[in-house]
Formats: sequence, structure tokens, C-alpha cells
Amino acid sequence: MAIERTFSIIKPDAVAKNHIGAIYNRFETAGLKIVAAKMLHLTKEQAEGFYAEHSERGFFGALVEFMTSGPIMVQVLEGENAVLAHRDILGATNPADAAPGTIRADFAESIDENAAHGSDAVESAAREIAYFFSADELCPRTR
Ligand code: RTP
Ligand code: MG
Repeated sequence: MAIERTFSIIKPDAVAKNHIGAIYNRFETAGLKIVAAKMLHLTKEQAEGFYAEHSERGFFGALVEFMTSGPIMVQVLEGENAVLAHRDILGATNPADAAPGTIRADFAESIDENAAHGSDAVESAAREIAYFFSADELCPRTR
């Protein structure tokens, strides 16, 4: 199986509710290793750039407002099939549809405030990692 990297955001709602540690625990229990991490409070421009693919959608303004409403944690996760493994433990975009035991089922309130983000493909992961981290901020695991 391929060792991949994926990009994660713990969104403002989950940070505000003190769920950072609980969500990190889900990553590590699933075998995903944190190889970079930091806390940020996004500017409007950073949030718009990150979610540019959704700029024509009706929810874009609310999404940007939410993502700039408080601090977030950004992480790079490394592991076997990391992109899909991470999406699996995140659960569906709408927490009402998320499988029991997933991060969004357990920590999210609504589709608008859904606790966490995960890259949807290896290509978007590479782009999203580069959006927030320089190469020298990544610490690949050797053991
Ligand atoms: P994310 O990018 O945050 O990991 O979420 P996702 O892939 O599961 O969903 P995506 O389609 O990329 O949507 C990005 C975020 O926009 C909000 N959204 N709201 N009201 C709506 O119909 C709607 N659809 C999407 C969600 O907060 C979603 O996480
Ligand atoms: Mg997405």
C-alpha cells in the first residue's frame, strides 16, 4: 500500500469546543501520523483562496465567514492510503449523514459547521499542504 500525505483542518467550531486533542486521538488511533501542525486564524483572503473551487456556490460566503470566525488547527497527516483513510474517519460532509463513530458524527453540529476538513485526493492534498506549509515545516517519520 502507498504511503501518502493528506491535509487536515480542525475547524473553528471544534477548536472552540476544545476538541483538538480528541480529534488528534482519532488520527493517531487510525494509524495516521502528524508530520506538521500549527494554529492559525485565517484572513478572509486565505479562506477564499483555500476554498476557491467553491467560489460560485451559494454557501461560499457563509463558508468563508465561518472559517475566519476563530482559530483553526492545520495538520499534515502521513500513513498508508492517508487520503482515503482520513476521509473515512471524518465521515460525510453533513454530520446528519455521517456514520456513527466518525469525527463529524461525534463533534459536528451541521453541514455549515462540520468540525474538520480532509483533502479529497492526493493531488488536492499536495496543493493544500503547499498552501499552508513550506517544505522545511514537514517532519517525515523515520520510525
Ligand atoms: P471539506 O472540504 O471541508 O473537507 O468538506 P467536504 O470535502 O466534505 O465538502 P465540500 O463539498 O468540499 O464542501 C466544503 C465545505 O463547504 C460546506 N458546504 N456547505 N450548505 C451546503 O450545501 C454545503 N455544502 C458544502 C461544508 O462545510 C463543507 O465542509
Ligand atoms: Mg472538500
